[in-house]
Amino acid sequence: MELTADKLIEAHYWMRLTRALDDRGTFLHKQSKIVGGYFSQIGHEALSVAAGMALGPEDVCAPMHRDLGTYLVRGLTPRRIVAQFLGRRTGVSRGRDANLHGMGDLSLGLIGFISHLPASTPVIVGVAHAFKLKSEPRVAMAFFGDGSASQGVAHEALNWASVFQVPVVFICENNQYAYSTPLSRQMRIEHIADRAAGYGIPGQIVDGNDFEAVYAVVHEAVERARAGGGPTLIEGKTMRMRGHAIHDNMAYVPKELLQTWAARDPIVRFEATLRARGLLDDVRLAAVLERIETELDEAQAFAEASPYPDGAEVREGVYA
Ligand SMILES: Cc1ncc(C[n+]2csc(CCOP(=O)(O)OP(=O)(O)O)c2C)c(N)n1
Repeated sequence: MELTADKLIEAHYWMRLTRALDDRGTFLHKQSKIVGGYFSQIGHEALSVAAGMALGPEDVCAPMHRDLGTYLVRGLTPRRIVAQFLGRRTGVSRGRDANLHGMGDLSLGLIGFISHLPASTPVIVGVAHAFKLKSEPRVAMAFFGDGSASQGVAHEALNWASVFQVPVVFICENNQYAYSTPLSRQMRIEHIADRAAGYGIPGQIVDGNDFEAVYAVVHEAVERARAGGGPTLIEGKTMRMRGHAIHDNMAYVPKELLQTWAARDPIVRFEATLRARGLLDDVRLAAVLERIETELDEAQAFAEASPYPDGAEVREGVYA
């Protein structure tokens, strides 16, 4: 489906906001305001934003640690996310974590990220199965990485989804590395999407750094699932442009490989497209960036003024 000019301009805002928020997190970590790890998603903006935009308001998804764009598109505000990073009571997990782990909000159709990878995948298949049993025209979306694809639960989730033809879209973000493990030590096939044939479901490979290509493929899969056509496995080829987490200088990644992917930067490419279509120029870009910086300054001020959680609250919302 072709996106309107307004939707393309909106997508550009989300992608720029995602990167700026990610940069803000890195900065806050360097200032020792974020305690513990910090996961950068730079390079994943087209995948996470396009996948999020392809969903409808009643749909449900389970983003992971490099899907900041999806959380934003679904409606988690920068205020709540920065407060989450800073471990404040106003954060998404109400200060129980200073990271993306556990970051979810069912009212926005966001399943909290489960640290054990990819445990959210069978959960989202269960969500999709519930939609099917209730005959609700809703779709569920799972995200998982190339490393996560090697885990047993990924297979179980894909197989169950296929056998029961539940309305789910699997987005495999193939960013070439899982920690320091390259693809070649993870699998003996070139494309993860080739596994779809083994489940009897459609498998599609897409350039994960091309916003419009991702949107087209994901939108088609979402609407097929909604129409009763069952699951799709989409593999978005991309690159993790930073270390696994902030402590990791990724010395194991060849410099030439990084340079190759830097030349395919999803935002730079999308902006070139928008400029060619007359939808972006220097003045408009400066205005977008200024709006985003103001929003992030305000979000940071809100988060820094927020209290840490009270110890007495620690058992609230915890089920045993
Ligand atoms: C079951 C499990 N084993 C190990 C880990 C530790 N771990 C966290 S992220 C990660 C790498 C995951 O790689 P991938 O799925 O490709 O996602 P990426 O981080 O590259 O985006 C690992 C091993 C985990 N979270 N869960």
